[in-house]
Amino acid sequence: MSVDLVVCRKVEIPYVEAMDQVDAQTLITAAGLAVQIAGYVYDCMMAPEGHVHMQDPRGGWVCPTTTVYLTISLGGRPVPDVVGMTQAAAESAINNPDYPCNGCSIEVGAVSYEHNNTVPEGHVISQSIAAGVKICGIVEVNLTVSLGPAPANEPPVASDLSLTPVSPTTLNSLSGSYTYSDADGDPESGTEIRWYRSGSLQTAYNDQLSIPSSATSVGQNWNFTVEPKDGTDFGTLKTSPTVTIHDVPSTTVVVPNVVGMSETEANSAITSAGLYASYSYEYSDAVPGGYVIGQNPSGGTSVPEGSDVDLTISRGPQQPGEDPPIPGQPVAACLVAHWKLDEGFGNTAIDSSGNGFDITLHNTTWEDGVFGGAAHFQGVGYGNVSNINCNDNAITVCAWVFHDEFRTYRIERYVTVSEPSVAVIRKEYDGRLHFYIGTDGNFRHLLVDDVLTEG
Ligand SMILES: [Ca+2]
Repeated sequence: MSVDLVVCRKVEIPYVEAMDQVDAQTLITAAGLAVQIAGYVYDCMMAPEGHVHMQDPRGGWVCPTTTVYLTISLGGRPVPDVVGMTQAAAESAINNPDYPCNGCSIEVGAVSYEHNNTVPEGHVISQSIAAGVKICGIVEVNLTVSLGPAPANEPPVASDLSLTPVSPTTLNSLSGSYTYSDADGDPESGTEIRWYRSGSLQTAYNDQLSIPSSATSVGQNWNFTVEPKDGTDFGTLKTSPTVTIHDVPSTTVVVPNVVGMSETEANSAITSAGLYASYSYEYSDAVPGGYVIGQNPSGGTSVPEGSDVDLTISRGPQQPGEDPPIPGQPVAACLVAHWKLDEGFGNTAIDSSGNGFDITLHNTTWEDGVFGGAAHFQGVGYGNVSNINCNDNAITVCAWVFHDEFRTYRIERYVTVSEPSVAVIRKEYDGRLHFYIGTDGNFRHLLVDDVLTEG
């Protein structure tokens, strides 16, 4: 049997928590005790970086050979570098439970998606807080994840070019129309329209869809070309039928009185009389929207066959908030445009803001809406209007949409508001509804918070 008998003069362990690491080690050593670093911990509450987070033992009287173990604070936890990781790997790296932190938490914030030609689909393109930044408190790191390379652009197609009247006289303005379509749903932007008079380019009418009667004379041949553009590529140039300007016939007809008729009835009556109708729109408290307020020439007048009859159509009563802009005041300070799509007939969607940004609708049909009519765009319809200034710093887009079916990454409904500026609503790969505003050839976009569900 052997017995070890240890006799020592005990010393008191100094309390060094929150003290600078070097000062703590010096103090413990000076007390005649041994010191070892037991580890490191992220700590935003107990001790600053490089200071003692915890000591063991924390006090008492011990023999000088005793070791005091120190855990040292690393300060806040650094944000991990997740660029290039898959989204799942990035999320687990950010939420990593292997790196507990006293008083700090790094979480995954919003995840957005965009096309990228170099970062593979599903991998992180960028993170909102740089790797290595030390975090105290709770912060969210937003991630941008690649959708892979942008799909190759399909050029748009112009079709159904028409020029009316087909047999005009010098009394008629010429009116061109065409249908724009794009296989991958890009809105029309940058289309070039060119008019030719007997084969000679008439640059004064570039990108317009009508020629005033004052510009034509007997014997001229007129046509126009459309080179459609989707903001990126031009499609094939198409040429309209050609019309020949005839002399005013000696036969005269009597203009029918169409005041009070609907736009459709009035057009039918005027066409039946061998005349052509043209339209303008204004507010009226007395005449319901869509009905004729006035005409020129008036009913009963004898005019050459084939003359134009100018019709003024009611927009209905002006609603509160539809005040026309004050001359000299910027339009952007108030409502810019409001398309109710309530008309239920024709191909003009009236801008009830009073600013006159009426839309010509293409490939749409009318249905009953919640209030009045509703335009059915059917995945291919669109409208356009020029001259809205979209260079302001803030734009709010609000739309009431009932969707039949959302197809992945396809424009569902859109309105061109001013070339090259466009507003687009579409469902993106992330399942969210996006509102795009294009200005100066660049897209900006907003998105709804919730993923859409069908049905
Ligand atoms: Ca396209």
